[in-house]
Amino acid sequence: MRLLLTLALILLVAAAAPADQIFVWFFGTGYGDFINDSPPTFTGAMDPGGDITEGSWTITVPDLLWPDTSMPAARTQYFWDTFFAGNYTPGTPGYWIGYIDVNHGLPEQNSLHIVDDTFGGTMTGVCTIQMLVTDDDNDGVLDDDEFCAGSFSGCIVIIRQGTGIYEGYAGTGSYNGSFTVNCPETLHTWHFGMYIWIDNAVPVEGRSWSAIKALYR
Ligand SMILES: [Ca+2]
Repeated sequence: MRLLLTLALILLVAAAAPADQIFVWFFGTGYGDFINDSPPTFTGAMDPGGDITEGSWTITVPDLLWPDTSMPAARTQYFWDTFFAGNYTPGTPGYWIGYIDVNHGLPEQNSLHIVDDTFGGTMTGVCTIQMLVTDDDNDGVLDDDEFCAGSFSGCIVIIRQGTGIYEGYAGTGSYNGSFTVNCPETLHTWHFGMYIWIDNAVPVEGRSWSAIKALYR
């Protein structure tokens, strides 16, 4: 009985212990291609300036429903029609926002993987991609040169599958930056800042999956 009470006390203390929280961020730079790569995989390294300066990041877009890469024109049309065309806001200039996520036609959320060689560890999760393209001549029609540059952002959920210093941690984050495309080719160059808040406080199911569901809404 005394042992059980002691164990219960230890569990209570453990439950009440303050969570360790980590905030970490980095500048990311890299490449990817929505049209010619299947699945589209955006990947690259860290730039100096953030907490993590050595390592890599990868965002993979599930494209199971898209036309095959052997049909680039159809794939380009599907990409634009599915994620961008219906989201036009008139203005000076007007703009489209492409929502590349499960709420707008992806079968599952984009996956995110981060390798941190500065502090030693990896993080795994999912993310949304939201891209802004301006209608430079304000005619409500996407012209050839208008998708050659823009900005993007997204929400992040880090699930509790981290390794190294991130083992046992989960949380949320965001990222935003700018892209350029080598028009008329389709290779994107991305530059962004990614900001991540994680902790080891609550069970996997409670935190990670409710956060993922929140991203899906
Ligand atoms: Ca236009």
